[in-house]
Amino acid sequence: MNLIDLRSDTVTQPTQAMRQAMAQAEVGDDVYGEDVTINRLQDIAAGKFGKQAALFVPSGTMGNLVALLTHCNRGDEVILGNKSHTFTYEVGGMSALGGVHSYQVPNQPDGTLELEAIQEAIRPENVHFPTTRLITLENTHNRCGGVAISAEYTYQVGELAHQNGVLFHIDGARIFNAAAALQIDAAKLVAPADSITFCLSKGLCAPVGSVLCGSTDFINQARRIRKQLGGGMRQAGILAAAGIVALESMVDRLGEDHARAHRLAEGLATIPGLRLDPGTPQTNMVFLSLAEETGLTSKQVSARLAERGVRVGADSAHRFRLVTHYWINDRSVDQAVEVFREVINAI
Ligand code: TLP
Repeated sequence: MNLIDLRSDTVTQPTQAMRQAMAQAEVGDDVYGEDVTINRLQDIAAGKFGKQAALFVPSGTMGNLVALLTHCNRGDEVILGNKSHTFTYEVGGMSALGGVHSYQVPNQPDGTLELEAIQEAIRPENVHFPTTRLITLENTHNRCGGVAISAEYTYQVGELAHQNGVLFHIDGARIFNAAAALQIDAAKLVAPADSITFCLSKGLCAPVGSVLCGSTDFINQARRIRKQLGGGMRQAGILAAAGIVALESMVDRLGEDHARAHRLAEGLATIPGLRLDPGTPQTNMVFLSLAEETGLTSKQVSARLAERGVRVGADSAHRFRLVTHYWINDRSVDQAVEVFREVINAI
């Protein structure tokens, strides 16, 4: 069966060009800083984001964790969205492993945090309070619908943070999707941030890895924290080689995934019983729900879809997330819509 996997862009397999680059990669011991392929990936990444330095890490989760533990001391506080990936899906790593306290501000439907709410969350000097050390934003914002957050807003948050002596991190797992949607250079979009994590293994198709970027001092310290977490890798240039192909050849095509997400949304909108989230999609994610009158749950429907070769994310009891990526073409989009129609009609 020809599987159409729309659960996430994390399911992407490496391309042929990546497999070839991996096979031929020149490698060394990266804990000694001697893997030339990793060094090259880090240089390219730092350059793309206009930062001084970069660090290759195994995952987005570790990239965010290393950033938080590098910026913060035990007992410090991080302001972040209540729907952010770091707060929701990173297993509480910042508090479990770093003793870092979180202050959750409600995410607005557009993925932002109200500036007044951030200002209010910044702690004044008082012996009772933790020290506010860091603000983090997520772009694109996953649970808010894969929305792209504007450069203008990002600059406002950066200004607010720095005026208050607070640092600013961006979880940019899909920052290139945001840059593509906003038609802005990625470096400009993240310029106000002290650090940014982005992922190679989502829409960019690399098999493994994320990169943390920031100042040279920050990255030197982050390298120590990565080692402490057991993330110091050896001949991982084999992985970085795929990451280089990802950066050089997969970034400029992300608009195709966004166009296919639109095609998917338009097709699904014609099926009675399905309700698309207002405004969806903004990038490569389509969010939709089952209408109450269907009496169905997303689990039931996704199980039937899977039997027919279409895999989707059941986001909650009645909601789905569908994500387009490199391995989804127009035909798979049309087929997914038809299978959805058959399944809903058959129940
Ligand atoms: N997101 C995954 C799942 O964990 C939910 C997905 O399928 O979307 N930041 C953001 C915004 C993310 O969406 C993710 C992964 C991460 C960080 C963590 O990346 P990994 O999975 O590499 O640790």
